[in-house]
Amino acid sequence: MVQQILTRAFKKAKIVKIDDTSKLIFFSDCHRGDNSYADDFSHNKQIYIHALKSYFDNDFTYFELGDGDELWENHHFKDIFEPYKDIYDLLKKYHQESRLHMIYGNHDMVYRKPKVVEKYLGSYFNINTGKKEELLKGLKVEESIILKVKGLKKEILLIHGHQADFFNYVLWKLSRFLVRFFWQPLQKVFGIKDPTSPAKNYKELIKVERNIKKWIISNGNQMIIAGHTHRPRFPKPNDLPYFNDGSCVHPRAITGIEIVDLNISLIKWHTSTKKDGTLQIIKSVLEGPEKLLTYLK
Ligand SMILES: [Mn+2]
Repeated sequence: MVQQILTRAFKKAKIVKIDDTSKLIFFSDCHRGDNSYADDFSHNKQIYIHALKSYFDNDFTYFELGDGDELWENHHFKDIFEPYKDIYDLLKKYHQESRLHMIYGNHDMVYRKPKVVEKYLGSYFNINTGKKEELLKGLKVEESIILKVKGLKKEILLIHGHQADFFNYVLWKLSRFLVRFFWQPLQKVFGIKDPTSPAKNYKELIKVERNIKKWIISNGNQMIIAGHTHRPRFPKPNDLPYFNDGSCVHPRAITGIEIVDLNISLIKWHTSTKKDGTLQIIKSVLEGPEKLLTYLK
């Protein structure tokens, strides 16, 4: 079943062309929430916005691979938009220059409906001016994207990854219901973690990775960049081309994948203390850079 779901996502993917001048940054699983104690993203907010600004200034195109907005725990987008308006202002700048591509995940599955995207992300009410203002007007949130690399026959498939996770794809409404009314209260009171989430349960994580790898093998070693599991993955040149950008909710860092000069690397942005005690936000390269070509043979 999940194999067919992955194939369908591959077939209906939007095509984006890239070449050796393209600079791409992939993040996913930001789970931007309401900035309360239950919001897993809030402690990384400064790191994330600094990284995103720096990519904007350096002409990168931003691909957000799903679960950007935490719409399971938060019923209203307004509660996310208000504390993180500076982030959406920055996303708007990317969008205005056609440098923003968004994919939906299970936690923002409602974005599969263009009407919901228009309602939540299309515009907002500015309380200062008392007027409705444009936000990500005209943005379409995709299920999947194929990157066509100029001069190469093979392509890269971008998905969130919940396609390989039956419970979180087909039964996502039940999953959302359980998170809202069962697992979340249980976690708050007893510290019990949602056993159906691959981000919180190792067994589920391995199952999702296994399903994706199986699909890669039966589809001619089709390269995939995904998120969903929150576990960063960067294969060796001869391994199966399954990449994962990790998440923006790690305890002390955010991880992502960069493609620059047709080289791919896994990076992390985090804080570090200078000798004089001042705090700075820096980027470290975790894996790579490795030539894209080696994964697209
Ligand atoms: Mn997910």
